[in-house]
Amino acid sequence: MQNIPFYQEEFISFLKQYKTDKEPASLYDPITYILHLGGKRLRPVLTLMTAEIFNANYKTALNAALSIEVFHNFSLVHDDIMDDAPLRRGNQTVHEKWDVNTGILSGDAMLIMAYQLFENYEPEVFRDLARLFSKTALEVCEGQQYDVDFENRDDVTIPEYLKMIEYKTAVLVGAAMQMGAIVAKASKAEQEGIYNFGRNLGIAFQLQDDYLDAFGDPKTFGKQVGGDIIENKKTFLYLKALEFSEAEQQQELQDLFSVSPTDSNDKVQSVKQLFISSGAARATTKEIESYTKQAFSVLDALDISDNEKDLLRQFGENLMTRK
Ligand code: DMA
Ligand code: MG
Ligand code: MG
Ligand code: MG
Repeated sequence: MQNIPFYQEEFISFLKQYKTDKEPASLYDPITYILHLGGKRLRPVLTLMTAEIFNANYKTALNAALSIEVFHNFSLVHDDIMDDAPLRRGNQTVHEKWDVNTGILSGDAMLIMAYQLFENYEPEVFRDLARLFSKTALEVCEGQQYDVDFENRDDVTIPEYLKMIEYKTAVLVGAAMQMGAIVAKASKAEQEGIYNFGRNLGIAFQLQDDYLDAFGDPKTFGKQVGGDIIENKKTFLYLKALEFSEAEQQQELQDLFSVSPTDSNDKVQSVKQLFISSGAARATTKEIESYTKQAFSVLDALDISDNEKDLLRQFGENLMTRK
């Protein structure tokens, strides 16, 4: 088994074969967008790693790895429109740089391209990849729909929130891992096991994404810190702050979250204060740790070698200590 930077480098050199000289993040050109704007490349690395874990040469999974990254970027370009986000990876978002129509169309083009990348796989592999993709795409759309619906609801529950992040984020992390297993022709049971690990890690990952959205360092975050607060997102932080607060603070928080989105620094500061003073920030950190542990216990139960488990665990730990 190789180490994680190896997979990252191999993925980037594969990307460079597609290189075009268009300007960064040019329209309808996902490869240039991904090459220039970077990101963590978490999902493709997972696909390459799992392909090797299930005894395939990682190179056979490069198209699948690129496909999941392009798919992910489709969801980000659309997500930034839905969230009215000005920044992504330290750059202007697509709809901000051009316009919303362009963001929709270039996201759509990415989704089509993601499917195109399967075309050279043999028929059974193609079919399984396409099925997993379609299922995942529909689930991501459903999760994203809950996310925006929740902005206008004040009775969202923790189980609803967890379901929402499972659909919008965690299923794609699980799918990235299962894709490597599909390319390696692993058994259905093996595919399911590795998918489950990814899905659990994905829940921890989105909880952390929500935490960092409020408490991340603006210098390294690459997105607008406080964006979720501005958009009235019903995150774990918000739901726990309501649960832990006395009536007066509850009212204060609900009032702050009843205004239509404005770019108010005051609002962000007041809400962050309430997240901390109510104990919600601490509870969120605990919840992240508990989902990370749960993911690792799924990993421990898998029928793969200890070396391979260590590599996946190391990957999970790196991911979950990001700032
Ligand atoms: C992420 O939700 C979900 C998808 C499907 C992109 P988010 O809006 O919290 O993501 P980000 O923080 O990257 O904008
Ligand atoms: Mg977003
Ligand atoms: Mg979003
Ligand atoms: Mg976020």
